[in-house]
Amino acid sequence: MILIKLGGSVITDKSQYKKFNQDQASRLCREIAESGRSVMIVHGAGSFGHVLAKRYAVQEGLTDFGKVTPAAMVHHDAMELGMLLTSELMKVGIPAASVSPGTCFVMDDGKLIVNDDEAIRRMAHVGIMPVMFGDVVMDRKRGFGIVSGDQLMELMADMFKPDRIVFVSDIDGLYDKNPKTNPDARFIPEVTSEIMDAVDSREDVDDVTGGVRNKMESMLRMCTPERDCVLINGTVPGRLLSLLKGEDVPCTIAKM
Ligand code: IP8
Repeated sequence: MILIKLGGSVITDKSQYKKFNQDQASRLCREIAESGRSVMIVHGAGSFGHVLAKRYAVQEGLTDFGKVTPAAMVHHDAMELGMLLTSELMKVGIPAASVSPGTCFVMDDGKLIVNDDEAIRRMAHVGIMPVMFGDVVMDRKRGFGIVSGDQLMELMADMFKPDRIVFVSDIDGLYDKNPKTNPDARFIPEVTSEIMDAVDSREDVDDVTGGVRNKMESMLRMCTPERDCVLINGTVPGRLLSLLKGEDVPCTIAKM
């Protein structure tokens, strides 16, 4: 099984509040279906999550009661994106159910607590793909917080032991600087913990969950001697399909 994260940057337009990129999302779902591979999907929140979360600092928790409504709105919007994506999966013949982490898990001081995963396991067992996403989750100490799609990838990797892990983003892979603002940015085809230390960690994206560096660190945590994690550009038509078919494509591979 291959575990795939469809990043918010590919299924939404991150510059516009709640703008679903339906063409791209539907193409990526078609590529997944056409590959014939057994997959599980997690997705990011893109402009359905980060715009309001950043404006109201929802990730900092319940620091004042003015944040209650924004937290509810971010959760609502993330659920809406979940439904939009599972609709696209259904259209290509993949039975999928959007599962909101905020309504089945809690956090304890920022750490995700999973007391009951039976529904998710049973869905997978009968052939319904449980699709989780970055969401607002209640926190025992902080009131609430945000769980990122990357944290959920780690949870799914623990639960379902995929053979390969793929992060689908809007860049070809990791660069030593942000390639969108630095034309001299150098591409890094293979990353290890040592290489990560040399990467410029400053982010200029509207991302409350930390951007590319956090993603790479979470990818490195998911690597095992038998399993690597790959970051690819899903805005290039056919690239995800080629990767799923086992072909060589431009990407960054995280290795232990
Ligand atoms: O897009 C963030 O998840 P991510 C979730 O995977 C929210 O970083 C609600 C902002």
